[in-house]
Amino acid sequence: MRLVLLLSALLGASLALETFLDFWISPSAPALPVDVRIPAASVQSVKAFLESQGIEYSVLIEDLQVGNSDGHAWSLRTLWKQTRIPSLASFPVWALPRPVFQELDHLASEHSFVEKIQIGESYEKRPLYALKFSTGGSNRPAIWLDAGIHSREWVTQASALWIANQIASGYGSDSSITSLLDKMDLFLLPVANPDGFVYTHTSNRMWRKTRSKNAGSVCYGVDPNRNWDAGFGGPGASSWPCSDSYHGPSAESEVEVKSVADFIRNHGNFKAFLTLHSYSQLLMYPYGYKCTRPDDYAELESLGRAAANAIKSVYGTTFQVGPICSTIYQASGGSIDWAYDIGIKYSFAFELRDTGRYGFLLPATQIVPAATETWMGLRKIMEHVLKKQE
Ligand code: INF
Ligand code: ZN
Repeated sequence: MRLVLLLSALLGASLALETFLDFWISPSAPALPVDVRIPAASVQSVKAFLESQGIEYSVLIEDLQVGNSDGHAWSLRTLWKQTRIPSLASFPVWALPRPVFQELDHLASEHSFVEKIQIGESYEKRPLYALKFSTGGSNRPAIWLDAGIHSREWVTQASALWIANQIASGYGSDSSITSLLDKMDLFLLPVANPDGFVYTHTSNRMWRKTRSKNAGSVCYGVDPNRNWDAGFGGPGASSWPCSDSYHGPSAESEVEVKSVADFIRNHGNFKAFLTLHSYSQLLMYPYGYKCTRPDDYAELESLGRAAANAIKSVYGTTFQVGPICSTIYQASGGSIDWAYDIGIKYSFAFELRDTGRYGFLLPATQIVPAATETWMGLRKIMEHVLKKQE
């Protein structure tokens, strides 16, 4: 039995018991709400502590039940029902993420301009499969999109697959997708952290990091969104291997990060780097490792707002736009900071639905709506990037 409390104030060092408090949205500026998962046995003592400190709190999810209960831990089987992607009606959970990869094969077999490529393999030797959308040319200017770098953010892997379907089926009929793919290539990595993804299905639904062994520690995993060579090891990352924001022993120590960084460097012609996270409904651009504005602040801010408006036009979902540091908190070693600093101007991180009611456990019925609205925002960015190429 788990309880997720929405604490209306910074818990601070006095409760820096990261050992058992799983911060879903970790403490940042005082008076910003944080979401934290509390083990059942500790609920009363945490409530007593908060009340003694005059800290307001509200209970978001009484009973997390991260087992296979309805509405919370939907499996990919539910995903396919919701997204009506036929090819995975039934499969054993333990086989994950193979069913996802079969979907990639399905798309590649159905569309001549879609190819499944392997850009590396994970710590536990699972393939890092990406889809390459290319209608011709060689080494055309390209757009990168990844999802699931934080494995518990299940709406992102699901949305990436749904978006892959949209792009594949839209070429030739959707003018925006057609004009994009006639001039640019698109690479989509739907499961950037396969080891963590499997672990969320088999062992711990709330796992965020990679599954690498940390020397000298009983704790596994590095936060792959702190492991990039951008302000590495700076503020907003932890040096404690048991922390969910542990930056790792060195930049790109995680093979899942190094594989993507090497691919992007070797390709050499990426114009946009887009990454999907959940939750909070934010559309962010650099920087996270420092709180000064990027050189392209004005353009990224106005493009971000245009994308957020496109998202809102679908179901009214509001996304907040801004630089990582002032929009959420300082975080060093993040992927979009690295991309921006190597010259990929259009680098954005999306935080998908919701704002805390369900958090990472978004009900399966919200997969397609979340993917649909996100796609409208991505499209807006991609149209702008294309225009800047012409
Ligand atoms: N995002 C936060 C993180 O701690 C904020 C963030 C997003 C930092 C993008 C840097 C870049 O990584 C999530 N969201 O974890 O799931
Ligand atoms: Zn994340």
